[in-house]
Amino acid sequence: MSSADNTAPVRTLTAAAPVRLRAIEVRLLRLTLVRPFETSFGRTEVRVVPLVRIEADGLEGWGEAVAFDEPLFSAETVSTVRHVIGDVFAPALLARSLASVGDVTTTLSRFKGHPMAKSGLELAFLDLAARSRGLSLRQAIGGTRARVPVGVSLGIERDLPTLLELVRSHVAQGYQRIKLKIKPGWDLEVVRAARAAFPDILLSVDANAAYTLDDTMHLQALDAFSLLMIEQPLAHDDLLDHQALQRSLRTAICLDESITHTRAAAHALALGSARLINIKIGRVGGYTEALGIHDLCLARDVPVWCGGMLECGIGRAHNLALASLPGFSLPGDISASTRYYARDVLTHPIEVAADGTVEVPTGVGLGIEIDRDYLDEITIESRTYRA
Ligand code: OSB
Ligand code: MG
Repeated sequence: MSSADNTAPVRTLTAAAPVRLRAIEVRLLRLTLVRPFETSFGRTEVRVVPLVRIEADGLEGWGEAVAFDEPLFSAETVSTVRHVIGDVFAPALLARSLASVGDVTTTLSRFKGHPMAKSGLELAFLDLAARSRGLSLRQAIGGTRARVPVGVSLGIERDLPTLLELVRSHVAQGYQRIKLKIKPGWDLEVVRAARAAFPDILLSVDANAAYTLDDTMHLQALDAFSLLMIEQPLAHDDLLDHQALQRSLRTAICLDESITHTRAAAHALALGSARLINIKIGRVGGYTEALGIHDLCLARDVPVWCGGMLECGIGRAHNLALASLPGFSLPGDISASTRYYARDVLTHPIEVAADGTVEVPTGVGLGIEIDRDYLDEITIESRTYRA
């Protein structure tokens, strides 16, 4: 990347006029994955997906809160999202005049934690603000790419042949990077076999915090396979052990769980705990922090990529906008809708082209139309909070 690219993009995160929210809806969808997804922390087959919809002066905005049923990736759950938005965040936001995404961030900043719940609201606000100005999400945040490179994250499978067949089919579909979930007992042998079968692909692994520093020698064996990165090998809230591990590995460490806000990213880079960072808007509490981490990494020439949380089309559209920013130089975990769900909540599912890229939506706001009938069909709960 040339240093000429290292300027923060132009952004319009304000609405056309200050907004008084009339209603905040938290809606739970029930979606079944086309294939169960297993990581070192557990297996997911059916997802309850919390959506956030906000309403003001004839405008609306949609966001997704990426929490799961159980606190296995991080502390939040679908229930904590629903509770904290309904009982705390909605009353705080409904009472105020909000000009920009930053006003949502500031209003909620005195409340500790709950980044996924906060993020659901920030996503919805940016969608509404962008719609009020006739901009796409990408235009609003200053994204520069029309298409983004994407990879796929493949879960732990029953056996090696099954996994290798999945790698083959996703490489054939054009995915530019294959990420394998690993855990003790499903790691070296799996990576060795995948690398032997596909010598030239961009390959990475994600441990979701399954190891400790005592496994250093074991993890050093991964250096033999030319991996693009090892994602979050150690504890979910750690920076110091990752610093020690990164010093003893040739392969780049990428942090996911540990990077919960811009300060954590700055600390990780200062310590040398990672050479790459994955940005998930939900994990970091919304656009303000996601853009902050992007800008920090861009200024320091640290590559970032957009992580995924098995989102439905609404979260996926936000991820595409984020990934259009100049710092996102590595393929993101933004796969085709059909890799996750047989039917998505959008009228036009997100597709991956043969060259392994996805088009960033160009319509106003989210940029893709929501399939309201289908959304209603799979809604299992809806609560609306009013001013
Ligand atoms: O760690 O990146 C992760 C899915 C659920 C929880 C955590 C992670 C993941 C993935 C899948 O790797 C990413 C995606 O394709 O949405
Ligand atoms: Mg991860």
